[in-house]
Amino acid sequence: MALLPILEYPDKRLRQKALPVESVTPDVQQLVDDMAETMYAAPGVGLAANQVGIALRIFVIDTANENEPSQFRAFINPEILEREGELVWQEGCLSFPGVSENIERAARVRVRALDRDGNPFELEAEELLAVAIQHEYDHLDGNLMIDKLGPLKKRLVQRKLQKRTEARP
Ligand code: GNR
Ligand code: NI
Repeated sequence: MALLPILEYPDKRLRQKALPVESVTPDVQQLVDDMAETMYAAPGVGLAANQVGIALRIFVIDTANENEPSQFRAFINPEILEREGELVWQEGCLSFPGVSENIERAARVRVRALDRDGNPFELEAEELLAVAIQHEYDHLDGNLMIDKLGPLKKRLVQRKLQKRTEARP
């Protein structure tokens, strides 16, 4: 297991579109395990492979609270089959430290993906799980939560992160 460094905006690799995984090899499983460790250490609710500089269509999510049993899931080559309704959720992103904004998403999604063993599964999600699935899915296409903000808020967040980056050698 290994902790992977998480890229922060405005790192250009966050804008790269990730490519499908050809087959779920031991290397891919190792990456999933390292992403899980990195997500829990952050701590975060989810993590997409682009956030650790790997342009593959993989994300991991665990929406369980601290005192609840794990609900860990790996999503490899995910497809969102259906989106229904609307909801607004206050979102954060590990690539935007200190940023938390209300974002509009679909209220329910139906998703299909391969799990860590390479087996296909389908899942219907709502609330935080639905939000996280859409947030992570966006990462795979190089889309970021700030793209869903109005132009004024977007620029404010961009400036804040730009300053942070400049302040760090
Ligand atoms: O840790 C995270 N929390 C979170 C909260 C609300 C909506 C989405 C998220 S995902 C985020 C981790 C992250 O940046 N994943 O890409
Ligand atoms: Ni994120």
